[in-house]
Amino acid sequence: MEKEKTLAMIKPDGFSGNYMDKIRKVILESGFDIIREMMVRLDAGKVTQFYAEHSKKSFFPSLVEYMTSGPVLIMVLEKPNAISDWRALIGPTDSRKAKVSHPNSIRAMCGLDSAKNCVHGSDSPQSAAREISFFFEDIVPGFVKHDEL
Ligand code: DGI
Repeated sequence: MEKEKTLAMIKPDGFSGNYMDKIRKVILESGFDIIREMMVRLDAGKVTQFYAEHSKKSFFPSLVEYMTSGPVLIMVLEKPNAISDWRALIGPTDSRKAKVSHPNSIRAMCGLDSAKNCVHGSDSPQSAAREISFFFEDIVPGFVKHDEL
């Protein structure tokens, strides 16, 4: 099966709560390769661009505040079916629901609610392509195998 890439992010609460090692362990044990990673501190402009689809929502100002509150770890994960497998592993957006319906998910482990949910994952091939090239300009998004780059 063809390998696929997705964008994962450990958000500021995952970072400050020292969940990095646990999350990395789950990622590797679940068969993903971490092909790139970088730690950054996002500014409001970058968050606004990244979450442009939510810019009119009432929660947007708090989303920007949260995402700029500390460093984040951004990773490109690769494996067959990476996009939907990573979404399944992180669990539902609302971490309170995740604790009930997906107790083994990453958001159940380290998230708080639907705002502070600890991790991000691309939700479709289109958003994976956009989000990977947003942070890693040199990666040709989509369906190019890592060892062909
Ligand atoms: O793709 P997801 O992160 O699972 O969810 P999404 O694309 O619907 O929302 C993106 C982020 O926006 C989410 O991870 C946290 C924030 N968000 C979503 N819904 C709410 C929210 N923040 C607040 N404060 N309230 C919400 O209802």
